[in-house]
Amino acid sequence: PGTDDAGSVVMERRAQRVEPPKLYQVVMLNDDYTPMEFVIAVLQELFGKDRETATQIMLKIHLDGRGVCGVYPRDIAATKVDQVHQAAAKAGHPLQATLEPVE
Ligand code: TYC
Repeated sequence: PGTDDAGSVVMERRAQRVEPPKLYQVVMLNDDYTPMEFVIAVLQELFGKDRETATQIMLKIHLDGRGVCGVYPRDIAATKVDQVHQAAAKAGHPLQATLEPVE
């Protein structure tokens, strides 16, 4: 804020550059115990994948050890990770997921 010649307060016309939100990958990890069908169901219900895509992602995780389930702003990604852990705990499976910032 400043003061003009007439003494009234004026706001400088400064461009307000708003950074786009940083994005985070939800990465799901393989384990030896969680049933494949459970992982497919999680990918469909929590990450909005169709059954075909969910199956491909599950198999990729199974073979590579990890896979990306989706990319979201931080709060949403953190909520997804929580939801995975809650669903897994409720079903008695050790399924784990983590957040990673997108490069
Ligand atoms: N490896 C598990 C099995 O053979 C399947 C699995 C896939 C588990 C992906 C976790 O994130 C995972 N039953």
